[in-house]
Amino acid sequence: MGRPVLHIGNRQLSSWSMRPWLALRKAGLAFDEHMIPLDRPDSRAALEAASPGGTVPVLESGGVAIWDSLAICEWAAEHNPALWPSDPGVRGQARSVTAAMHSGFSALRNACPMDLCRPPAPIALDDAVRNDVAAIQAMWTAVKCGDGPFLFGQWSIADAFYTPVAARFHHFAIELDAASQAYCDTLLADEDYRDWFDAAQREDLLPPGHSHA
Ligand SMILES: N[C@@H](CCC(=O)N[C@@H](CS)C(=O)NCC(=O)O)C(=O)O
Repeated sequence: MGRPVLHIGNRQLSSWSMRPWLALRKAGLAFDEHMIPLDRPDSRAALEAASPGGTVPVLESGGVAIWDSLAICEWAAEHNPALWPSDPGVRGQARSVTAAMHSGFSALRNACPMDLCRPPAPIALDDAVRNDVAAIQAMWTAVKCGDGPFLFGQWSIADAFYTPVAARFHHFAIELDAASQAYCDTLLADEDYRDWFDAAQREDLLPPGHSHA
């Protein structure tokens, strides 16, 4: 059986792709990567060909396709359970905050799309976005625990889901409380994230006319 293949979108833009890529890296699982550039005339056909859901990320392994970021992270955790906290209660909390990101915070996501090449600069934030930013910080404060700088001490899938959030906060110069800023700094200094970020700077995939949001 060949190595799993993770199909991803542009590193610069695809926050959903970053999450399982980080999880596979942290799990120490060998995988090949295939990029489907987004926002191009041929992107839709390439996405439909690779992914039953028509989206990236999608993981092909053992003859099946898994096409959702959280599902791929769970697949990685089945191979390496250390991707979730070992304590069942803490693990439940980690899954809760992960699910909150997977299904929520749409005001922040819409107003501040991830763009790793955007020079950091603030924009006017409406109340809905401010509420999301406040809710995320309150949630982090409520759950932060363990020995180590990540949300649950050691790196977990929850951190994979909040690394793109930290990138949005950074690139839109959103002010945070001190503990939240320290957590974001940890995520953005992580060596696997730096590999992703550096590769994003070398990409030249955007269609003509794209402007940094
Ligand atoms: N819920 C999905 C969302 C995936 C998603 O929306 N991916 C975007 C790229 S970041 C996509 O493929 N969009 C299709 C398009 O741009 O046409 C997941 O968690 O994987």
